[in-house]
Amino acid sequence: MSELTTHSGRLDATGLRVGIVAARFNEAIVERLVSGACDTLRRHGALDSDIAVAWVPGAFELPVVLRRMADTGRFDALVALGCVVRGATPHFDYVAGECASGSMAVARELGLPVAFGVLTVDTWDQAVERAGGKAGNKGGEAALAAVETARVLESF
Ligand code: INI
Repeated sequence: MSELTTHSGRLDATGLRVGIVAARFNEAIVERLVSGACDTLRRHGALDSDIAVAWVPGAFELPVVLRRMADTGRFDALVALGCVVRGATPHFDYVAGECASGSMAVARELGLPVAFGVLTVDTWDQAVERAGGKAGNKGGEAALAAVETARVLESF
C-alpha cells in the first residue's frame, strides 16, 4: 500500500511578498491590526520592502483593492484588515457580508490566499480585545494564515 502525502504550510514568511489592505473606518482599532500583521510578518522573516499596505475608507471598499493588488501578480498573499461594529441598523450586515464575500471571491478567482482579518463585533470593547487586547491580535493571526496558505499552495 502506498503512503499518503501530506501538505502543510511552513510559517516562514522569508521572501514572501504580502499585500495588506486596511479599512480606515474605526482607525484606532485597524491601526493596531496593521501593526500586529506587520510585526508578525517581520518575526517570521518577511522584509519591510516586501510588505505593501493600502488604505481604503471602509470595509466595504476592501474587495476592490484586494482585487487590484491580486491582478498585479506581484503578491504571494493578501491580508484584509478592518473593523465593523454592529449598530442599530442593518448596515453592519451589508458591509460585513459584502466585505467577506468579496474578499473570498478574490481568493477563489485568482487562486491567491486572502486572509480575513476584519473584526465583526457587537461592541467597541470586543474590538479592543481582539486588536492586541486579551483576545490577541487578529491582524497578526490573519497574517500568519496568509503565510501558511501561501506556503501550502506553493507545495503543489
Ligand atoms: N465601515 C467599516 O469598516 N466599519 C464599520 O463599522 C462601518 N459602519 O459601521 O458603517 C463601515 N461603514 C462604511 C463602509 O465600509 C463604506 O466605507 C461606506 O458605506 C462607503 O461605501
